[in-house]
Amino acid sequence: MATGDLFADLNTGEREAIGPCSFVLRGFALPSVDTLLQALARIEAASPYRRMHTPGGHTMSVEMSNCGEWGWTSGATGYRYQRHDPLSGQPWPALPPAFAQLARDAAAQAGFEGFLPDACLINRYLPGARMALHQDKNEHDLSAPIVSVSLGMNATFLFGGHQRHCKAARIALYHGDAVVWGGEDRLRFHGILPLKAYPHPQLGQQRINLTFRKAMA
Ligand code: MD3
Ligand code: FE
Repeated sequence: MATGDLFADLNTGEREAIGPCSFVLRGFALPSVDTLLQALARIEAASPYRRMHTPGGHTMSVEMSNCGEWGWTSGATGYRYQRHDPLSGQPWPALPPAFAQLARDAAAQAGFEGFLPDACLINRYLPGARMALHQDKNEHDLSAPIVSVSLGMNATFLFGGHQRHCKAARIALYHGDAVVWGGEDRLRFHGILPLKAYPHPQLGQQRINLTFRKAMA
């Protein structure tokens, strides 16, 4: 794995470095999967997955929901964080304690102590869904890392550089993997290749990605 090797001096038994401040924690969420799925079912009942529109008028292929104090939304008026789910007019479902604990523990494993996310974007990919190369820069506190947890079908993560044209590394993400991005890697371009239809034994034909953020300073 070329990317990992470049930063191998940062590896431990628990983490694989994919950048100077980015780490894959293989299987980190596996012990919590059942708890996470139960909490997700309650979130989905209150704030169902939906396909949002880009400011340019396209419909995203990924379905999204949120939990936590702030939820990421996209629409004709742009990308932003909102306290309320525009579908229900209600606050987003609270961040389940198991989510907060997992995000905090994963961040600590990567050297970011005391991570307290105030937003969790939940991405659901069905076969063919993808996420084009982009930067996450709608958060006010860029000093905090982003933690992601992958559930269900495998995906190929694209990890680019600080400019769109930089060649992106391909990293396979599996059910239960956590990834932490921070520091100088926080604004790197990244994306997900179109999801292949290899059903997962527990989740079937879908991939769910939880991304924990600190949206407000
Ligand atoms: C890398 N989600 O929601 S993991 C996103 O798997 C997003 O659903 C992908 O990109 C997914 O914005 C990738 C999350 C992620 C988030 C922020 C990053 C990866 C990142 C910031 C810098 C580098
Ligand atoms: Fe992103």
